[in-house]
Parts: sequence; C-alpha cells; structure tokens
Amino acid sequence: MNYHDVEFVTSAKEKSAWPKEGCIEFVLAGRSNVGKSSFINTLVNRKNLAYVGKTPGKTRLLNFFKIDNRFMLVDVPGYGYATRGQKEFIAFGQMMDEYFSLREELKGLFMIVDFRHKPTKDDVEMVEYARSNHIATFIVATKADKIKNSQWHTNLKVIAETLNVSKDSIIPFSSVTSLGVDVVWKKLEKLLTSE
Ligand SMILES: Nc1nc2c(ncn2[C@@H]2O[C@H](COP(=O)(O)OP(=O)(O)OP(=O)(O)O)[C@@H](O)[C@H]2O)c(=O)[nH]1
Ligand SMILES: [Mg+2]
Repeated sequence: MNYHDVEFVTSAKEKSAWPKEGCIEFVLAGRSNVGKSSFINTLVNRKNLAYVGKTPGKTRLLNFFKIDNRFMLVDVPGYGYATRGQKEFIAFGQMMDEYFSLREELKGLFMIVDFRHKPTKDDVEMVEYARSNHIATFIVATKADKIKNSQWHTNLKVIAETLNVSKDSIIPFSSVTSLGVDVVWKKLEKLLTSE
C-alpha cells in the first residue's frame, strides 16, 4: 500500500523563510511543465498536493512538503520558464542559486526530464552541478505513458548520453500510470537508511 503521511510546511522565496527544523531535503529540478509537481503528487499518492497546471510556470516559489515526518520534498519552479520580465527572471535565478548553494539540509536531487525529449543544456548543467557538489542524484524520465515501447530504448540512450549517466540509473516514470513509483521509493529508502 502506498500510504504516506504528508504535510505542507511552507512556501518560501527567501532564505529567511526556509524551514528551520533541520530535516533532510530532496529537491526537484527540471524544465517548466516537465511534470515536477505531478511527480510529487504521484510519489505520495495525493491528487492535488502540489499545484499542477497545463500552462508552464505553475510553481513559483520553493514549496516544502514533509513526508512521513522523515524528510522534505522541495518543489521548485521550472527553469526555462519565460517570466514576466527581466526583474522576475533574475529573482528566480537568485532564489534557486541561494537554495542550491547554501542549504545544508539538501541531500538529494530528483532531476526530472521528459522521456520523449533530449535533455536541455540546463538539465546537463544541473546534473553537473549536483555531481560536483556531491548531491545524490536520481534521474527520472517522466511522461513514459506518452512514448511507444519501440522508442523506449533509443530515448533512454539519448538521455543517458546527454546527461553522462548510465542507462540503468534512469528511472522511467509516469504520473498517469504510476510507473516507477516503487523504484523511486526503493532508492529513497536506501539513501535514507544509509545515513
Ligand atoms: N501524460 C502525462 N502528463 C503528465 C505527466 N506528468 C505531468 N503531466 C502533465 O504535464 C503538465 C505539467 O505538469 P506539472 O506537474 O505542473 O509540471 P511542473 O514541472 O511542475 O511545471 P512548473 O511548475 O510550471 O515548472 C500537466 O498538464 C500534467 O498533467 C505524466 O507522467 N504523463
Ligand atoms: Mg510545478
């Protein structure tokens, strides 16, 4: 049974608003509209926990969700989202940079990519950043329900080569069919108990 205790903790823009309880955190990253918020909802089996939308730019702040009183999942805005202006664009970047460079609770990254497409330059940079800062990274290829079985192997290969990771480490996922949920939990559990 996939039951998890989930608590929305807070939305934060600045460092001063980050939760202070010292719980370890896993942050999401990926292009706008790729399915980050849906990934969280699917993982904890809640329909409308994190805000999901048809148009890009639904998530605008850092949203902290506490799971099973054990760790936090942090939903973030997608990069590549065309913001309403230069000022907002800079503020977005600063919010993310601050979190990634200063957050001591940050333990792991869920890098969400679209199973149908080659990862972007931003995706590559994100994975490289995590690698050089020793942040454990899970590569999740979502929207797997949207590709044909015959495309599966080729797409995995492209994603693996672009992100410079092994094909086997990529987790095929779908928020429509819940494919991959068990695999993600297994990997999470392993990391949480290796503390
Ligand atoms: N078919 C399919 N659609 C998905 C899947 N995951 C997300 N979607 C759809 O993709 C759209 C965007 O999903 P979100 O979860 O809001 O994406 P996001 O990455 O959080 O977007 P931002 O908050 O704007 O950065 C929504 O219409 C979802 O229903 C999936 O696995 N399969
Ligand atoms: Mg979102």
